[in-house]
Amino acid sequence: EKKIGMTEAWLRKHRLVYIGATRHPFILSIRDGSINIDSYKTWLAQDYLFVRACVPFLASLLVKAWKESDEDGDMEVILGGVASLEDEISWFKREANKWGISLSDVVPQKPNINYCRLLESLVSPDVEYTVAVTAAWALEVVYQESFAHCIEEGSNTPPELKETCARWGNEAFALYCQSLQKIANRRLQKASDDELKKAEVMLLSVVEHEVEFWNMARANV
Ligand code: HMH
Repeated sequence: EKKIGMTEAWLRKHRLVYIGATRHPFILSIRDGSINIDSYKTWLAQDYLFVRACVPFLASLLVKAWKESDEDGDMEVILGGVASLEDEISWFKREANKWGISLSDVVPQKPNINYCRLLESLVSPDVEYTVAVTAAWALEVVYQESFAHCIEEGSNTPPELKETCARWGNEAFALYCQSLQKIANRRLQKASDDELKKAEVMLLSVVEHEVEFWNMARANV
């Protein structure tokens, strides 16, 4: 008998909220090909700023793993995530160029500012490794599940957006998400009730910020 982890239990409990993020109208419009390309461009420009804000967050998670983790392997997983951000930032620059977007002129919008503020709050040493790694897993898995849906059988994603979807929808990224999930589950298994509560609230907060982020892209068409 295989017992399910805490993260799986939480996704079941909060299934509708999670589906609200991973099957958001923005994602469904990519998948069915009806997307307004201006909303894609808004998402791209805003996400570039968000990914830049992920660098100090993931770097701080690396510090927490180094200080607090009971397992050597955690650092390698997180280090891989930090390392992939360099390539990701280069990709955003190329993609923005392709669509005629000047990234130096992008002004962060309110939902993005709020989400980046949440990331920055997680950098604090007062935030436990368990809570921060739950947040990291949640924010990656929403993108993974969302974009994988756009390249599944039967999808009608415009050819010029397939590469974007594959960035987060690919198998290697899914494995990275699974590695983060395993770390989160292991930590949550040993966590105090107080830490468990904080991590669950954090998961919900991340998913809600993801929904607001997709909403922002759709509102600006
Ligand atoms: C808003 N959430 C947002 N942007 C991203 N690039 C990811 C998650 C995944 O890295």
